[in-house]
Amino acid sequence: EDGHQLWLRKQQAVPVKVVSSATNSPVVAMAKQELQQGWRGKAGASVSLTLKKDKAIKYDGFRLIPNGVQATTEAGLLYGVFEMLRRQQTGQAVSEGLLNPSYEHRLLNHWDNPDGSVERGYAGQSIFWRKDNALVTTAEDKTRWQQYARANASVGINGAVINNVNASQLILTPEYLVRVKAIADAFRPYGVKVYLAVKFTSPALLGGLKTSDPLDPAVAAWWQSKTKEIYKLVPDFGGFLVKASSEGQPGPQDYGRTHADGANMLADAVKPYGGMVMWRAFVYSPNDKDRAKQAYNEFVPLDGKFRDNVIIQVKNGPVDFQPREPFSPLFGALKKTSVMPEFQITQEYLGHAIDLVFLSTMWEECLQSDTYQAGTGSTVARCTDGSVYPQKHTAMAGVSNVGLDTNWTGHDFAQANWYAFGRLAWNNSLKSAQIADEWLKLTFYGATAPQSAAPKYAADWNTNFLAPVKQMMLDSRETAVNYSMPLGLHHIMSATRGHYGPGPWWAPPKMRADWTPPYYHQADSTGVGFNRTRTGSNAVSQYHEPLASQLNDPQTCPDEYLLWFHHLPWDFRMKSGHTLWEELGYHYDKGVQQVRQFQKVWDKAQPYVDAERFAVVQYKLRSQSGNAVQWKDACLLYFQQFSHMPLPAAIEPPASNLDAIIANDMRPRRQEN
Ligand code: BDP
Repeated sequence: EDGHQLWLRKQQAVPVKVVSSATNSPVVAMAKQELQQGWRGKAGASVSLTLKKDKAIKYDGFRLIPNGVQATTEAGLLYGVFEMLRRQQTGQAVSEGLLNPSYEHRLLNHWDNPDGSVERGYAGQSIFWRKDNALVTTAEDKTRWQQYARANASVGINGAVINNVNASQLILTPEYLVRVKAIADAFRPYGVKVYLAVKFTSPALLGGLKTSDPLDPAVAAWWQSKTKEIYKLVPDFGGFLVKASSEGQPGPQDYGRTHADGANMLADAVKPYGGMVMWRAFVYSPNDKDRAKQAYNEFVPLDGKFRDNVIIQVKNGPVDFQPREPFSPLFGALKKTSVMPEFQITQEYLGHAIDLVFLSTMWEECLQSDTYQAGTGSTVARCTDGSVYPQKHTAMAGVSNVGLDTNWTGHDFAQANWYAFGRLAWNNSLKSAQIADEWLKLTFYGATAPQSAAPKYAADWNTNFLAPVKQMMLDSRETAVNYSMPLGLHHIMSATRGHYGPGPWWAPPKMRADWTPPYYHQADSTGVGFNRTRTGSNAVSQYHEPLASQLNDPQTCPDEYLLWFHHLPWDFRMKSGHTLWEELGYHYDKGVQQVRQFQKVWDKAQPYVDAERFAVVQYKLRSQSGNAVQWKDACLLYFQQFSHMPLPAAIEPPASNLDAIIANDMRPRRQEN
């Protein structure tokens, strides 16, 4: 067990007969093959795969019927088969029913560069691109792309943007497009479409045009002809993802144009082929007093100005994938424009591939947050899946954590985040407990005993492995929040160690303020936190009532978001009765204790886990517990300079002093990815 099989480990299948009314296309062939390799129902059963008209089936959804699957698309048949097999393998009933996806497009975004490096990647080099621009497609490449596409299909992911949003123009050159085609060919039998992230100035950089102004007809013509070239190679190409006028990337604003001008020009180019443009709302400039407000301010005035094949891609929170953020107010603001959530699967701010953090609970929290856009119950999920306002297209994106590592994701448990993303994109009301349950069963059951083992094994496994390890997963995100950024603190991570570990002090002279932690925590002798209330930046006003008023008042603002919205005195009385300073101390300390508890849970899991995966996870948990201690000590000692208050006696005293911690953080080191 080296983790390469993911949640698709080989099954002791029994024979099955597949009857299909569908033509034997590559997708249907895959569906049959999966059944034959994984069937664990009645031996010799006959299973039918039927393509037929059915108005109740949405997108590539399907119906489970007695001994078969019905769908309106071939991909629907494949998803139906994976659903049947998942139920068999996790001991659920394969009952009849209609299963429609929440979103039409369920996409991974890979931040992979043409030189093979992966921005914020912690699982090795890119699976798509290689150093030295080696563009020859090997048999090994193809196999890996197929395995990757199969894993995606098994959880319903049907698209992948295969290059970084900080896009190189190279990707649109003929040499690279040949490889894009090879990747698309490998994905196609699994129903996974290829998309590309594009650099807005490609017309000037590649086409030799004087400008990339979206309203210049020559620029539009360049994109049209480039798009035609792409569709010739990849007839089912999905479309473009664009990061423009953001973090130094070029965009329409360089030419005095709006995001709508830029997005619409590209949307027109892909429209004839049925393509889409995903335009990111991750925009902020150093001039604004509150970064958290900017995406809303820029995009709300443009509502209704976008073509219907444009979707605005919005990160879950208004700043940047922090361990906890309130939902982005944009989800509840746009009415005439399609909007999609972007989650980060790769653990940039949540412990890279070292810390065990199950992100499903974080995404569930965002999806189930009520925006009140059209009254109570207007959750982020419903504002993005077309339930609140009709959307021409619906989608969800996750920034991938996949790389060349044998186990794909660096940490064995990070596979669960890839799995969870797919499951939630398919069904945005799934519960994290169910997702963790499925993933654990598929990934670990029988790892140290034959799967046909006696019922005794199953019972022991459930009690001694499944229950405690599942609880650990479900607690892990709150644990990470506790030991890193509790009570609404955010963006106080180390800048020198690639966003791993604490760095609340980091603020070199001349550095853009909104890239430094003090901008976000605002700690001083009067207190800590960012005042986003009506007396501060007034970011609260971007939320609907009754939420805006609830957040605006420190007495009603949930503790989780307190310092996100409020700058409060150190002796502020919390709901618990503690002072803010004590509460901060207790949260950091609790985070440390929780990781140590995880270590114990895992130690006890040893009889049920193969030696290799057991040892690596054990080792990583040890590092994580050191990381948690560092966070606790660094942040409490740093903030204590302002609070001038003693640490609560009940918490573990710091193991080091602030000067030593800062010196270690600032120690020159090789730039980590
Ligand atoms: C930030 C990352 C940066 C990305 C950026 C983005 O640090 O590497 O380019 O997000 O999403 O979180 O564009």
